[in-house]
Amino acid sequence: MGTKPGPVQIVTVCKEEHSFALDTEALARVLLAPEVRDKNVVVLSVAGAFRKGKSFLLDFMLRYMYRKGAENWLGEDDEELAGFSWRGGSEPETTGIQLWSEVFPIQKSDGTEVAVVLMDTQGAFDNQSTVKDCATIFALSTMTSSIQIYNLSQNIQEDDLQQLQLFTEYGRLAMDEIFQKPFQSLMFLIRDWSFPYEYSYGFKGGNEFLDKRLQVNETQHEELQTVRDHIHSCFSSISCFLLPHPGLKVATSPEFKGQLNAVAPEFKEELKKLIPKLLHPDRLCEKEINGNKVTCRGLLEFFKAYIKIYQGEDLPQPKTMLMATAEANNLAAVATAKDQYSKNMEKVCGGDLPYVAPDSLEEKHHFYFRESLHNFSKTKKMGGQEFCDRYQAELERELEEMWQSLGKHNAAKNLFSAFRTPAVLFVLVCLLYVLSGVLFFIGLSTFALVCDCTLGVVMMSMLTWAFIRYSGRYRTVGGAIDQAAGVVLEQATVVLNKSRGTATSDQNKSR
Ligand SMILES: Nc1nc2c(ncn2[C@@H]2O[C@H](COP(=O)(O)OP(=O)(O)OP(=O)(O)O)[C@@H](O)[C@H]2O)c(=O)[nH]1
Ligand SMILES: [Mg+2]
Repeated sequence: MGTKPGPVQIVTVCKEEHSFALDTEALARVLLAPEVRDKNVVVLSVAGAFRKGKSFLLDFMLRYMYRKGAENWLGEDDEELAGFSWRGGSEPETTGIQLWSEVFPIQKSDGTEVAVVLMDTQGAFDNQSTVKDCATIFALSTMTSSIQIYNLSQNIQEDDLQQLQLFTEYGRLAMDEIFQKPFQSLMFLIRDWSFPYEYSYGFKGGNEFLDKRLQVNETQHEELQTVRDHIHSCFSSISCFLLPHPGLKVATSPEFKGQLNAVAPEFKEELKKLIPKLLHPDRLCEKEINGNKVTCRGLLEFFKAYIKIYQGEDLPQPKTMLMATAEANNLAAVATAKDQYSKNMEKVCGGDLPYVAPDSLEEKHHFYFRESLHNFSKTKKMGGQEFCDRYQAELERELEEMWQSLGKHNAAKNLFSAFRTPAVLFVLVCLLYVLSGVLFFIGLSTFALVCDCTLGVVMMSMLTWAFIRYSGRYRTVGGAIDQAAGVVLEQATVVLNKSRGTATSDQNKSR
């Protein structure tokens, strides 16, 4: 290859559209290098909030990988730290997901060879990313890595666990088959640990501390228990490392370029314990998907499949806690208001109750409709007026729909309307019968015949209608007959009204 190793951007984020793209070619260049492509892959990823020293830590891992044999692999006192791009300041640095261009082949003590990939990720909760962006990055890196380092600052707070739960659930959702433990190794890395007198630095103190934090007991609130159960159910192994503060120069000096002479000695001591242990050949767990070990070549395919899921529209939108709560509040208020309207109307025109005059029913509808809306607006809800207005509009639409169906149900109870079609058809038969007789009597036998034929058709329609009502089949034909009868009735009413109108005007004239 000959090119200088460096970070490779494999997942890019479009900040405006909040969308993700996988650079398949770049990923293929990393994973399909001839010396590693068919080896089982170990992916070590570091994820967590932005500006917490993730890339900085990865660069020490790179030093270890390159200088493993050397006594002072951690580096010279005045050497600048390079590798994944890191820097001081308050603005986010790493974007999307990056891999180190060089995959490290490593031999385990049993002779098997694995390929180690180092992954750096965009810091979560910066001011430009939505919850969905952060969840996607975290989920993607957890799904594709075998060791996920959850980088936290100072302590494990309850909201850190809640975020982890949300993000891992988002990852689990995208996986086809859900196994009991969808992800592999999770390591909580607590930076700037300030209480070594309670729990000592390193894995030992870390694991004791973690046990205490993730303990589930019956006196805990259900909410706290669920978070812990979820985390335990997602990862096959969970550990924790407590790392001391690296010193004020590292944290605050703009001139600091990673020189070890500015780093606190205890930080260096703990790095010397953490990194060799983390990257010890026998502790590196190979990436497994569906219980099968994955090669570098295989990982490329999984990346392609997973990114597609996050680019699609199938997954639900993860929301901020406020949005989710506000939505739940409003939905609950809508449900109560609907229920109230439905119960009230049920008392007026429910299933077994008799037919109600449409005018009086409409009056009741208006009354209960207003009452239901009033109760909705009276209920305390989160999310602000504009947000609630959207739900109120939705409630109005649903109540309107309910009213339409109640109206129809009531109309169906009207005996006359149930027998309207046969009544119209029957009257038509009678009229045609008389008309045909009269026409025949005055010698217009051809017209009488036409009348007879029409009469036959009307009688057939009547029989068909009766059969359809009885059998419940061919309902479209039944609908057409009903409609035709409706038209006849309408026309007849119009004619009757007109003739009544002319009769009254004639009477008026004669007066
Ligand atoms: N307090 C503290 N600062 C650290 C630690 N490690 C590194 N830093 C400093 O934190 C700053 C950010 O380091 P980065 O490695 O760029 O942080 P990051 O988490 O990768 O940041 P993003 O890429 O923006 O998410 C730098 O100024 C580092 O010197 C640590 O353990 N504690
Ligand atoms: Mg970074």
